[in-house]
Amino acid sequence: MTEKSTVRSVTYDLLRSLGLTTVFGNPGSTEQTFLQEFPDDFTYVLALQEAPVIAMADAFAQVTRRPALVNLHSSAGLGNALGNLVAAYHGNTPLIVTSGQQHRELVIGEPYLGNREAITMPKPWVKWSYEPARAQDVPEAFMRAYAMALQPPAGPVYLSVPMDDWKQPMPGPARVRFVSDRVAPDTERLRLFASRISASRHPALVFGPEVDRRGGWDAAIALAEKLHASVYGAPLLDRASFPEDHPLFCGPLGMSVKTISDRLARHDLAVVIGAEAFRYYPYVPGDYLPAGTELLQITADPEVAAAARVGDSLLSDPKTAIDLLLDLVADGSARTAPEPMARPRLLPQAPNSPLTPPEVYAVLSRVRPPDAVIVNESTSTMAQQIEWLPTVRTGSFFATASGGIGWGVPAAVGVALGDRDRGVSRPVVGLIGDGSFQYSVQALWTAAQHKLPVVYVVMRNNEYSILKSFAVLEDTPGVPGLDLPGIDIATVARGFGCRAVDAGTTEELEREFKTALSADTPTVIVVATQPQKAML
Ligand SMILES: Cc1ncc(C[n+]2csc(CCOP(=O)(O)OP(=O)(O)O)c2C)c(N)n1
Ligand SMILES: [Mg+2]
Repeated sequence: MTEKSTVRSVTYDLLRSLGLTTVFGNPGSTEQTFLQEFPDDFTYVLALQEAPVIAMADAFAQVTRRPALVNLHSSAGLGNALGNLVAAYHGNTPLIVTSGQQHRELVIGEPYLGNREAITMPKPWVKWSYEPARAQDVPEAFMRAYAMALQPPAGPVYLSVPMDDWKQPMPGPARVRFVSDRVAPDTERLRLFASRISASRHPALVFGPEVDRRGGWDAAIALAEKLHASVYGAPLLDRASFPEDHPLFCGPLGMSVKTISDRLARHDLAVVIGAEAFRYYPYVPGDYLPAGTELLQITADPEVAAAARVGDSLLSDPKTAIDLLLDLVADGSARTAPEPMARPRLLPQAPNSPLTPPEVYAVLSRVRPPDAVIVNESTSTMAQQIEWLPTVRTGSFFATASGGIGWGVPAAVGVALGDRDRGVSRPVVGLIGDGSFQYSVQALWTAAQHKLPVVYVVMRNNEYSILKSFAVLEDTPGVPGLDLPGIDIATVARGFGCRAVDAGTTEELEREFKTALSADTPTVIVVATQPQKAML
């Protein structure tokens, strides 16, 4: 190594070796010592606020199937990022989140822009949080962060690096290590699961987001077809893991104790693969499992397994487990095939004004290219989206894993950047509510700067519609703050450099969507819609 070898040069060499050459960030004074003389073979993706930084990196990591690197400004930047860090945690996204700490000389005196209790701040939404004890530990801390982020259950990790560390002399190179990202199941326990599945008369397969994330889409289809099992989407999916137009697909499972239990009552066995048991949302009391139904769960995440309210668990990479189960389970062709999901697809005789969400989705179902990705953050219309715009390909549906909104707009940007990085070209369609649109709206600027093929369809119902449905369910009338008058979304979008239009009719929507598909900038189509009563 030359005499100029420093913590900074050694770390950059390590990042290069690990393929971490894209940095998602928003810089401050405490990060400039890391970012100085930014190498030509690295890419810096600037977002104008830290909530979008994290969600972009999250989606980018999911699409490229590699960890992603994030650099935020001290405690203030980390604070802005925290909400979307919760989504990355629940979504098992391997993110290495870093921020600058004030100069070591100053830290004891609580300097301006210091990160007091830096290690505590991102908890519990990171798997590991660390500030190196010595400058010379910085590269190894990155190595350990990489291993921690990637090993199952994958997830975000955090490093706080004092700003003066980067220029410290350090002999290189760093020791590069590669680690495993899958765990195989205990074979005896898997055999037991296989025999219980084979013995079931009416098994239900519930596929969760881990399946698609781990590349298990085709394996999931093969298992369902071999078993002749009914397939349900796990509650509140952040990734779809099974073709939602498949004859064995019976729809989403539900999201309350009662709806899920009612759904499972027709099955003697539910096999939940790659999901919590269950991701509950509204509390509607019921049996956690109907009498006469048993539950098996397969997940790579010990916390998810431990937190299950019912059933027996097996720890394993979901794809590995499905691949092995395929050989172990008995052929189920004697079972009667389930009733496929009802898709009434009812539209009004005459078009409504404003349009209803089904009318919007009916248009999109005609003009959506088959390879388009959907990022959904239209909270009150999720059921209509599955009815009209089912996910039929792997890696083509994304939503927040935490329930926090403000993820979808930047995630669409991250998907498009990830596609570009891996040489794939497909349109990204962001279905976003007018409320959800506002939380990380600055992501539009990054989309425009990179000329990404993103089309946002924003449903402007002028309210937090889902919260009104929730108020009915919970019997909580008179909640303030649920109406959103006076937001000119198209003007906001143009201000960030996007094409933007208001569409009021199905013809306008169809025309604008087609135009957007061939535009060389991202487009925001704002559609005035009627509120949708959500099924909770
Ligand atoms: C960060 C964050 N803040 C607040 C909420 C609560 N919340 C859930 S849905 C919602 C409203 C969404 O409204 P909109 O995007 O317009 O969709 P609509 O329900 O109208 O279809 C709100 C405020 C949340 N989930 N996350
Ligand atoms: Mg709304």
